[in-house]
Amino acid sequence: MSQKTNLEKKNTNNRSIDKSAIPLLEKAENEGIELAWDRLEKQQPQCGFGLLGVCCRNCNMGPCRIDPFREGPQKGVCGANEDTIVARNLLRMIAAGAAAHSDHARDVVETLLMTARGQAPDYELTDLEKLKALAELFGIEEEEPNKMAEMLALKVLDGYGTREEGLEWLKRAPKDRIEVWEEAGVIPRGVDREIVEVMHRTHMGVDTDYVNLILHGIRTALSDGWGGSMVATTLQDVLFGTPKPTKTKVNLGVLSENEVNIIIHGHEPILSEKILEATEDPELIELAQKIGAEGINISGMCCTGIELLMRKGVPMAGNFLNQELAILTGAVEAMVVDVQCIMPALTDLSDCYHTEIISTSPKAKFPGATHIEFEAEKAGEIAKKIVRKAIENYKNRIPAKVDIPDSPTEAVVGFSVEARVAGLGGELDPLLDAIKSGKIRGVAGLVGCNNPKIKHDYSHVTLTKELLKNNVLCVVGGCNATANAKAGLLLPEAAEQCGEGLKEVCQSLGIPPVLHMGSCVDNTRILVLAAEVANALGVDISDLPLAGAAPEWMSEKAVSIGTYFVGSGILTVLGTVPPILGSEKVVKLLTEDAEEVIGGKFAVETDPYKAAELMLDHIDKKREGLGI
Ligand code: BF8
Ligand code: SF4
Repeated sequence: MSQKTNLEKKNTNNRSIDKSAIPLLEKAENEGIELAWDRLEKQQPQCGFGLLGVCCRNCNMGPCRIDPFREGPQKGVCGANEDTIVARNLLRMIAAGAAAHSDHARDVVETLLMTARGQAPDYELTDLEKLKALAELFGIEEEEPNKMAEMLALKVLDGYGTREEGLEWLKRAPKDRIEVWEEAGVIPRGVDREIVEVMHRTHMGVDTDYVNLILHGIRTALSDGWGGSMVATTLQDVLFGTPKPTKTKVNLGVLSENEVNIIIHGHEPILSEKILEATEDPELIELAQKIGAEGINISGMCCTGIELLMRKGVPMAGNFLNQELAILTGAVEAMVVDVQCIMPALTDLSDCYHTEIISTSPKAKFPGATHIEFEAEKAGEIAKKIVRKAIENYKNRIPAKVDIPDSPTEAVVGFSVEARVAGLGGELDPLLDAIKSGKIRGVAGLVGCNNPKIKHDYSHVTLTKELLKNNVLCVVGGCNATANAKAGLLLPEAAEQCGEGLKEVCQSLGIPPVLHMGSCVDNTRILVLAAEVANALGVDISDLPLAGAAPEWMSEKAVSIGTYFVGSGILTVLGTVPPILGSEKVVKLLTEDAEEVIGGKFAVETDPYKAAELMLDHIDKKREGLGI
């Protein structure tokens, strides 16, 4: 086994607070299996220039780097200083994140278009009410659903491109917000256009002004939040249904000892919805039984898992740092992956176990994986082929190598904006009243990844608990939501851990104090909820007692999300340090001056207790501003 590490015995308890992860971390250590935590150790010390963001490779006169101690070079060969280099690097991160969300969304629009035209017979229009509302938003006058969906898809696709004017989705934003964006010159146009413009402006010898660069970064992120990601969320709802509250189970204990285990991992529900259907196919269940399994067990990892969790209650095996550990259970017949957050390490790791990694997207192939390419036209047939492959692999499972952790945790999920409002009795008033009376002090949007630089799930869960104690209602998404679910905070019983006011509200409504809003593209549900609350109060989003945090973020998508939160007027606290510290001016702009211009700003705080304090201070300031 080439995985053997040369590291001394490590305290695996320092690596995660997830009770289902700890025994598997120990197993990895005993078997000499290398995981992300070990690879992070081997990377130490990480490059100081990279950490500060002062390294530039944007042309072949370089690479250039700025000496932060002022003893070496202060300019690249072209003359770019640290402000330009840091800002340009940050913009490219935003662009990559926005691209990932929006390109995922493009596949959804194209599937909607094919569905409407009868070219993707395995899909249907599920949420017609939402379809109608969207048609209205886009000014489509058509009654027949398929025609309506076709026109909508074409209009949305058109919105990706080179248009000059703002996106239709902006009609959802408060009037004051639009004015702020106009004033700052950041009204987002099509997301493709903004991303291309990032690449243009950050090319050697184009935009040198860090302020001008950052403003375009904000515009690009807004075109993701109020464009690309919003497209993914809403059109996925049209195709697969808008989530409603449902009870399910989470953590690696959801794997089954006696069934064929399939984990779907990645981000796109277009495929995973069909895999779910295939696992329910009587013929395939019979096949699984014929080879000695009791049935087929599907569970999720990362955001594609969340998509199925939210809409179908499919159990969730884990978040980002659980992916390698899932294979270590020795009980996973197939891990089916599409795009994003799939560690390249998985294929090497699967050599040590029997798990088959099945890649499905033409955009994401992995040497060593089995590639079964997904096509919307033949979705059902391809999904069945994948499930059959998993079943056939059951015979290769080695019972002596199987270690499934005990006792999954229960969670109530599925709080789309519509479901949240329905849970509040069909209108926003109970929420507004609870905020006005102070029973709910404010709302926190908690999102983002895992990062081995931080004890797995620790910052997510610690921050949430601190906020709950202080009567802050938490709406959560992505890997943050999974962390909180594993910690048992997505249950109505978690109200016991809240301050008196929030406890009373949750108990009277029968809802958990931490509301799962969905995958990372679904973070736009926070924007929609914030906009609805702001509109109801006749104020801007930046006036609300609302703060965001990404306590364990690692991905470029999280940078785009954080930036569109800030660009929408929300204080956003980052729990891992972004690579911008090499420019004092960029830091000052993002953490101080941005508030004047755009109403929101970033804060960086690695200690979740201090992060909670920052958010509470902000919430109190906003309450004061509203006079409540
Ligand atoms: O989009 S939170 S690790 S899984 S990037 Fe990835 Fe981060 Fe998880 Fe989903 Ni989001
Ligand atoms: Fe160096 Fe300027 Fe080229 Fe960047 S763009 S690599 S700073 S010369």
